[in-house]
Amino acid sequence: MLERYSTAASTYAHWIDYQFLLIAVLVGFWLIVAEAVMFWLIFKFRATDGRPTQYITGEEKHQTRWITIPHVLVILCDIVIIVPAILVWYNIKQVMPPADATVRVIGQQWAWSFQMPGPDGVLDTADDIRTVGEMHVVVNTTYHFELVSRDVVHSFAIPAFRLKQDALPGRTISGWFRPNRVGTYDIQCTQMCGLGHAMMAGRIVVETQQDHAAWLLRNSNPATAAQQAPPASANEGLTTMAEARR
Ligand SMILES: [Cu+2]
Repeated sequence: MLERYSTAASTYAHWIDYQFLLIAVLVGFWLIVAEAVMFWLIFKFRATDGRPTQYITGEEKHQTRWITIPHVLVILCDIVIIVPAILVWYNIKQVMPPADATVRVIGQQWAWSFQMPGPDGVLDTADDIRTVGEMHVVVNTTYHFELVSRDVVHSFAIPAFRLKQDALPGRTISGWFRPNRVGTYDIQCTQMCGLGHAMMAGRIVVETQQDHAAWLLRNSNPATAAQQAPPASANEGLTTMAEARR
């Protein structure tokens, strides 16, 4: 249902959408009930000539029921929300399905850069492809990503995948996604990371195996790739933005 308003392009996007829908429906129901009861009470017990104000302590049983019954019902609704929320969290953030490929995502003030495996399909080898602001992946392929930050806290977000993960300096954070729809989607930084935060946009191109092979061919340079030594670690292997744009 939410797909009508925001494209869903990963296998777990609909899990997040259902969770949001569940919360919206349950919270929305109680919002309407609470507002309706409040306005009903306001009109029913409005000031009337000759009717004295009642002094209600709220201690009698028929009065406390107004609190306890909705209270129990709201707690039941909380359980209905929390149980699937934990399952969704577990399946997206705690479990990593086997990867078909691994990519590295680097956040820095103020751009995303990417290190993707070259034709050999293996990361941290001489034929890796490095880009700034644009990532290329194959549809229906499970990717692990290694997320690092060069400076401050950033947050790597692909709204169409319903993916969001903070990038912390000094740490490599792993995650996964499996795009299931060909297209070009926004990449954002969703953590205020300095003056240029708003410029920190990128895009991810989800393409077929054939299109990806053609892209690899266009962007691979066997002559220079052969000269590059494999980087020893994530941070040492990073190119500068200027290098990557060449
Ligand atoms: Cu940022």
